[in-house]
Amino acid sequence: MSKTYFPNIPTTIPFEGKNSKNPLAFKYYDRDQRVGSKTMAEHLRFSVAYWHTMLGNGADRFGGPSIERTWRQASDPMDRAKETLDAAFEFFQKLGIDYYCFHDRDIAPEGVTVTESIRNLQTIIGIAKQKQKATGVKLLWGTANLFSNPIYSQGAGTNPNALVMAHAATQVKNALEATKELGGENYVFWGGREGYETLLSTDLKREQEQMARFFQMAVDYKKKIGFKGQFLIEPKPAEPSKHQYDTDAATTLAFLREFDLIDDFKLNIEANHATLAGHTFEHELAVASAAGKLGSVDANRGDLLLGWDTDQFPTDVYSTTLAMVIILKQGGLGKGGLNFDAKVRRSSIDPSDLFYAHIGGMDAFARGLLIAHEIMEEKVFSKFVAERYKSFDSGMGAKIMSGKVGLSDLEKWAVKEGAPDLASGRQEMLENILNSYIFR
Ligand code: XUL
Ligand code: CO
Repeated sequence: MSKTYFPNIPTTIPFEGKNSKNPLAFKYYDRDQRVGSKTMAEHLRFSVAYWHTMLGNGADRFGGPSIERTWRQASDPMDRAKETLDAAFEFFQKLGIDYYCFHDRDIAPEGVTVTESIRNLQTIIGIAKQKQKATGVKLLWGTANLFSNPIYSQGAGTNPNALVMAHAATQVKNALEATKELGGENYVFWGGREGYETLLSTDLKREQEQMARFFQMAVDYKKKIGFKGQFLIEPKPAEPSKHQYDTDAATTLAFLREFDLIDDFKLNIEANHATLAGHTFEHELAVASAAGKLGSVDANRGDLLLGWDTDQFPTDVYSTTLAMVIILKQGGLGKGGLNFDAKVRRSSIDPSDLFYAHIGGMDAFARGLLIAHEIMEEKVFSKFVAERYKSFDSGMGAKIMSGKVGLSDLEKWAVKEGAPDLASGRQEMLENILNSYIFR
């Protein structure tokens, strides 16, 4: 590499173990360490979010950019995109991360015309393909930015103007082709503007039907071009729209079932979106997983004191442990991964902060994986849970579940047996047990 964008960072971030004091070393993430049947890298499938890490400039609602990157200085947008790609691959390699994710508009600049935008994307994808080949870094997922351009202010697929939908469709078509070209393992739909601001102007039923058509056209095109990746929808309740249609996992699953799209999609669950929806991260993971639809994860965290999408890097080992228990229980994420949809704070202005942020997130999940693996191996909670439901395994409970009895049979049984013996829920004991694994 001729030019370096991270001159103060060694060629690789080493694993030094939990006693290391080196801030530029992993304490828990040892990529080749086996945990059960897979290595840590295979379990965790970490990914860098291109938009935050390469383009994030610290701007917030109260102030403009606070962060200047050496790779964002060129005056020509295509030169800037190429330098950003160079910097990105240097970052991926030094960090030792296997995957990245992008939106069409963050990897390549929008042109003046639709045709120019498409050409820009194709040019950059061509270079990205070479870089992937040279480094072995892979694409976890691609997506289209259907929320930044002002034409999407009243929705993309749900816009009342059919021509706006056509522009969104053009972006999805090209982003899908780009994702296929790069061997992307998934393609994500996040409906940033697919929602409404006021019901006074909104035909909610119609917008949902439009949304379903939009997804169906994407499914058809996926089949047409032979893209083998997994389609994912990323739920979020609000922001930027006041009310987004893919509010949470349960709502999104119901939508997919209603419109007969359920077989073609899984979900990409984001921690901060879960908390914005009034759920915990693990609740959303559990709902998706219970439906066999947990496809991938946007790994970040919010701030309990702030009611918006702060997209911070994950550091909470309780949260990563509970997440990894659910992921291990379903046998892993398959084609999905843990994408750090997270940004450094406005005041974290050095390129090295990007490394600290990712190292912290990767260590938090690696530690969570190790703890979750022990919990699973020792069947700590699964034994308790199995015991808790055992009345449904045999006798009348089994008959209820196999549909052999009805309300009258249950009445007879209840009258005959009288009051049930109740067992303690033991929540505090279970919380202590979880702590004993986390404290080890
Ligand atoms: C927005 C968000 C998006 C999606 C991809 O909150 O999470 O970055 O992950 O469009
Ligand atoms: Co996200």
